[in-house]
Order: sequence, then structure tokens, then C-alpha cells
Amino acid sequence: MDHWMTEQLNVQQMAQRLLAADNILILCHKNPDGDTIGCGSALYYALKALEKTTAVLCSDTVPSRYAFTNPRLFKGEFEPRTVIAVDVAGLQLFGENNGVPQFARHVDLCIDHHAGNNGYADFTLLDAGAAAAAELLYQVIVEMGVPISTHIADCLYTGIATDTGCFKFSSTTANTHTVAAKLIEAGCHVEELNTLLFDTKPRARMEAERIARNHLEYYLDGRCALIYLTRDEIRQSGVDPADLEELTSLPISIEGVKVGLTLRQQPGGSYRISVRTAKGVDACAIARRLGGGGHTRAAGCELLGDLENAKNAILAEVEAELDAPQEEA
Ligand SMILES: [Mn+2]
Repeated sequence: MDHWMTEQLNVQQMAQRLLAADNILILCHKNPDGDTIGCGSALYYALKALEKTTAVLCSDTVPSRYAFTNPRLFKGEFEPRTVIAVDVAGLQLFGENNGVPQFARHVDLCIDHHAGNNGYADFTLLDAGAAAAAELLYQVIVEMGVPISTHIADCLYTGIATDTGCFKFSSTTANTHTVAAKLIEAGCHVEELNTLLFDTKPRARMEAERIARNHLEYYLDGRCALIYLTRDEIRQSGVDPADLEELTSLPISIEGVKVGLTLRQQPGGSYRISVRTAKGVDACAIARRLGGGGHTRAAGCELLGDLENAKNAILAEVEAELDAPQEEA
């Protein structure tokens, strides 16, 4: 599975391929986030402005907070001749529902910013230095000669803002802000979008947070903080599990904490563990030893067994990492 052959394209070449294409199916990743949906929608409206036949397909339902991006969802109304994936790092991330697998079998084009993209598409525009796929897509749309409408700007801003935690993550660069500035000039609704994306929580999400905060525990002389939610508590709160992602930033936000852990029990009973670290501590190294992976400051793994076993296993790895000789971060 690691012998994929893809040809790398630059922005101009990707724009040319899209201009030459028609009957274009846009694929997003499963459990869609703001970047993949924002990109899917922005590209849909850009291609529509070029009078092309196109639609977006995703294995899972678009979360309600991104519904405003309002792309046409593919219902089999045309025979796709070009399949393009946006913000999808690997084939396993396409998902199994809505007839996605038959189109994910052969992906022509891919626009992505994940360093681990395994080259499943024939042609790939990859920039691991981009904070969001939307940051790259903006350049492609401009290169295609499509004016950035207010709506396209809203979709692209959503991708950039959500993937950077509203311009806070270390992936945020000068270019990220430059593109955001262009989107603001194009009329995107910065205030409304930030309120929608960052300052509004469903009541069920707040209820889940209340429960998780009650479970806050400190370990390793306060260098590690941990919260958890059991399957029953998640069900009881009524929260959509997709809405629990931001909760993972809570334990690492505490003063003096170097490693923040969030344990969420999955429907099958296993615990999904999110690891967030302060600068200089490698979250991926911790998660990798338990079969997981991710980025330097944000990683995760999944452990079978009960809560105590999961806690003990992850805390042992956290301790080993915190007490390891410090490498340059
Ligand atoms: Mn992304």
C-alpha cells in the first residue's frame, strides 16, 4: 500500500487541469471538518462560475454549522469524468457511505496540505506548509481566473479559520494571514463566521463539557492534566460526538500543564485518547508508542480495555516522554 505513484503539480498546473475538465466530482473526507467542506463548497462554486457540471460527495452528513456553505451534493445526476479530492490525506479517509468507495477507487486530482499524503491520486497539489487546504485552493481559484465571490470567500475562510483554531495554531503563517486578508477584501463575513465557528456551542456540548470538567485530574506533579467522558455520559449529554473535538484543547490550556489528555469512550467501548502538548513536548511520540499518530503538538491513539487501563497505559508513556532527555523542538 505504499507504492502509490502520483505526479506533483504546482498551482498553475492544477488550475489548468481543472479548466480542461468537466463533469467534476469533488470528494471530501469522512467526518467532515470546516476545511474539507469549505474547500468542497468553494471549488464547487468556482467550477459552477465556469459553467462546469460538478457536485460534492462526502461519506458523512455535513455538520449543521457548515450547512451555510451549501454545495450541490452529488446524487448521481451526471457521470463523473474527473474526480478531485480536497483535504484528504489517504484513501482510508474517504469513508464507506453514500456510494463514496466506487469513486474513491480512482482519484484523478488532489489538493492537500497533509505531509503524510500518500499519493493516491494521479496528480497532486501538496503543500505541507499550508495551514489549510483552503489556503492552497484560494490560489488555484485565483489562477483559474474565477472572481472570489463573497460566498466563495466565506467557504475558504471557514476552511482556514477552523484548521488554524482561528489563527492560533503553530501552522499559521504570514501567507495564511495574507490569504485571509484577501478573503476579507472579497467580503467574507469575518465576525459572523467567527461567532458561528468559535463562540457558539450547542447546549448538549456545554453539558458534556460540564461533565468532563468534573472529571479533571492532575498527574506527574501537575505536568499532565486529564479529562474523560464515558460512553454513557456522552449519550446522557445528548452531544453529537463530532462536537467534542474542541474539548481536547481544555486540559492543555491549564497553567503549568505540559501534556493534556482527553479520553472519550467510543460506541464499541474502547477509549479514544487525544494528546495535546506544550511547545517542546512531542505528542506524536507519546501516541505512536500506543499505535497512534498525529502531529507534534496534537496526536491521538485508541486503547481497548476499561478506563483505568487506558489511563495507566497513556500516563506511563506521558511520563516516559516528559522524563526523556529533551531534544530540540
Ligand atoms: Mn485541512
